[in-house]
Amino acid sequence: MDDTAKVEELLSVCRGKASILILPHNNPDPDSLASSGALQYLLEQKAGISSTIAYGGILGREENRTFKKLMQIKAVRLRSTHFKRFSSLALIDCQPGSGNVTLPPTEKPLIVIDHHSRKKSTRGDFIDIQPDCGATATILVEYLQTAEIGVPPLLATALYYALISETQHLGREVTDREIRASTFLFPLVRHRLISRIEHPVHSREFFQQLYSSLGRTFTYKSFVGARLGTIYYPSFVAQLADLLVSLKRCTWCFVTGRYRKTLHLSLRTTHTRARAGKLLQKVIGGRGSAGGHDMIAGGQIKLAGLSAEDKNKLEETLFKRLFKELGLPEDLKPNPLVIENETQGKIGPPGFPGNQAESSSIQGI
Ligand SMILES: [Mn+2]
Repeated sequence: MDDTAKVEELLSVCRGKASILILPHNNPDPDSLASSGALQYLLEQKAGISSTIAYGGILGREENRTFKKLMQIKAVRLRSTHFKRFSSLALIDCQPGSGNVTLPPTEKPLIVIDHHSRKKSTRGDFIDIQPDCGATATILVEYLQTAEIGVPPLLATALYYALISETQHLGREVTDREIRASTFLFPLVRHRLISRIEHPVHSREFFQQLYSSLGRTFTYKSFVGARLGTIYYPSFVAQLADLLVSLKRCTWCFVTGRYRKTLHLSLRTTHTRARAGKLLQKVIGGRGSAGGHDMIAGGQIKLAGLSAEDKNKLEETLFKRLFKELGLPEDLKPNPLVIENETQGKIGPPGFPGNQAESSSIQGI
């Protein structure tokens, strides 16, 4: 189907609907939020249909909170009453069975637009799933171009940020289509806002989380792993995994963390054709859900009803299964990433903050 026919079909399945509920995935990232905003704009401009964007979970990462605020994306927290008020649903950057979207099992969406691999159970009146695409935002930019409607500067900025954040500035999991979409948006983008999103103000809590997380990180040859225990927002596992995979000589990185009653998992690799998404699905098995691409993958497992011991066992099993898949010994001897030293917890000797004691044990400094 060519692009014009596709956009026509999208609009035709929406005609006659009073309003539509747009669902980005839970704990939404810029790709799912900007794509939701683009669909909202397209439906309003071309079909006169109003819609509401609602997300489950929370916006934790400061970049994403700043993004939502500066881009003025009107997304509200999802409530169960939304499903009573709206009979038509659009799932964006996720699918009914993908495990990262809150959807009553009886609901069949009207629209599904995603760039993760297609779930067998995915149903809908209009389905556009393109796993070869680097971002859902790319698909939406192409719709807007096809529909020949002007893109307002804030929406262009949001979509552009979605493209660069999803692909690490057009470097990871990127195709020619992301390059073309970002080139189209570039002259419309308000670049100062992009800079503000990329350099957000962080809370003290964030640094505490980072500090304790690095203390829980281990390495074995080119593998880096971390079991973070309780985290203060779910997407922190992905954020930390992106940081840790940048460790020199690291080729694989796996991070787990618990938020409320869910275990969140994030897998990263430097291998460009590793099918990390499939690997994580295999490691999780029937315990939960996972999705991803070649170099990045994420997943969730429900922890409700498990004892503290069961939760620990589960995480141990996941790590061991991953080690096996990667050809590492299951009982490998991990090395800590960072080494504690005797100045730990102290600012230094009396005097100016940061003064080091003569007997500092930090080697080589
Ligand atoms: Mn995405």
